[in-house]
Amino acid sequence: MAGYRLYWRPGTGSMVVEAALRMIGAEFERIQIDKEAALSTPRFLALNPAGKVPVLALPSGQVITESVAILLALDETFPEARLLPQHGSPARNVAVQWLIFMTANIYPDALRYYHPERYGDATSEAAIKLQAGGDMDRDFAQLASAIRGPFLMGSRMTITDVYAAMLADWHAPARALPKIAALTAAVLENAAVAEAWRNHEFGA
Ligand SMILES: N[C@@H](CCC(=O)N[C@@H](CS)C(=O)NCC(=O)O)C(=O)O
Repeated sequence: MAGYRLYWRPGTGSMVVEAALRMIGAEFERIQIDKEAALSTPRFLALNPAGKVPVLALPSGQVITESVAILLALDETFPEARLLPQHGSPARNVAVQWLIFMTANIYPDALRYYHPERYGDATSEAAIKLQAGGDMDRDFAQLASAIRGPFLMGSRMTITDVYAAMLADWHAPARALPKIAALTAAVLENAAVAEAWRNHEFGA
């Protein structure tokens, strides 16, 4: 049976999936989508009709998209890797809550910030970017207020922390928040995460 196949691009949300695969110790092949145009080829759209990375093909042949769905699937398959706290625990509810908060709020904020042209015409781009930046500031402040330190849940790192550090790398004001800065530094002490971070050219 083939291993995992991760479709990825530098600087994107596939970083957290590579980090998870490395934390698990799973065998995987990295398939780089080298040009943005390659995301809209029929071949890639057959994998993800949304034309986005990350995409993870499982050893079974099933293909999963959406970063948080991929992380939850990996956690289900490898509970011993403790990507997330134990099933049924209050800590898990908190960790999943903030994962969903980030994917539903901060990630789309960042997409609006970096691609304002997709959300309006040329005359409104500056306003869209300004609003998106402000929304990121607000959403990161909410996240930071929930961080116990150095990680969200205290002393134990979860994949939620890696997700937070990844999104903060896209937004300088977030990295200036002391709790986010401390969380990022702590996350990067993990060798598996640090390798995925480097491979994806984060922290540049
Ligand atoms: N909700 C998706 C968002 C994925 C996403 O927007 N990925 C970006 C890179 S960070 C992408 O592939 N964008 C290409 C494009 O929109 O053309 C997820 O969590 O996986």
